[in-house]
Amino acid sequence: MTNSGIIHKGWFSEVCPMWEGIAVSLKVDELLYSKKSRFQQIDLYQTLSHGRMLVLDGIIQLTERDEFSYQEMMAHLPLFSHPHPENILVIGGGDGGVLREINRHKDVRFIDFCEIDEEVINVSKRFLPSIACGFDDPRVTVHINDGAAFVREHPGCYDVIIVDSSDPVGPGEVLFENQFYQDLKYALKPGGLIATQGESFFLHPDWVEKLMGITRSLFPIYAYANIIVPTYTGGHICVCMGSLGPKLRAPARSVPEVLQSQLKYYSSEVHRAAFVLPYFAEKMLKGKGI
Ligand code: SPM
Repeated sequence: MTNSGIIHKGWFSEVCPMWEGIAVSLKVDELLYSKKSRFQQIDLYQTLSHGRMLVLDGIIQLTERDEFSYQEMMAHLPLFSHPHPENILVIGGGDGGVLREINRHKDVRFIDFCEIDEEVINVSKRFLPSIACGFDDPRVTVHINDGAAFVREHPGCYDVIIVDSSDPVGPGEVLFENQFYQDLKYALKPGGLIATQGESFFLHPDWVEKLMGITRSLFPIYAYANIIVPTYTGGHICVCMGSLGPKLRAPARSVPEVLQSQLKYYSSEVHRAAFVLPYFAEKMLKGKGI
């Protein structure tokens, strides 16, 4: 299923069958790039109020104004949950925002970055230079590959795996399946942990229950964290996490002062707070229904 959003009287609306009847709209000034890659429709807009906006198959991936909340939390929640993360795998997130955040961790030694669609990287480097700024870090190896296949070929390799997927429509669909999560688990080193794009418990309770059920069945420690992202439909999104050892709900280390000064959203306090879920979502996490 593909989709390209709706443009009406200068407004872009994120209309998608996965969240029927509700849509985020932004006033757009100019369409800077629009092309179908081998995998998806890629659009890059200049918006009136939120800077540039990356849209894949009609779905907003980021705006320059609020991208920091998602990228910081996707990177720093898992990295600060691990006592000494050295080998990292990132799947998806071709805009490079999560990578930019990982690169701020000076103790990280190797980062495998696996993105299926090279065009997303190229467009982001060209139009979103403050976000796609981490690809040249010498610790980073970029793999243009199918994330699900890549992970199967790297058992026991990583301390932390981050899956920055789009929604489960189009090329990202396989990244929401039980088999993929099993493969993620086997790609971890002992004591490793995963963090995946966990959707919204308001918008997609069915998908969230599924992801919670999968992590509960595979990992001795699992948790769900909440992130405010005003330009994602529903206004928030979650991180789904599973761990083979480290606790998740509190950071294992404090944030170095220099790193904290570079951040806008993440802090140790925000780390703890993000795992406090509304009562119905906490019940879902424990497998007690909605
Ligand atoms: N690095 C940014 C990539 C963003 N990946 C997640 C995008 C999810 C967008 N849709 C959320 C709205 C409803 N599920």
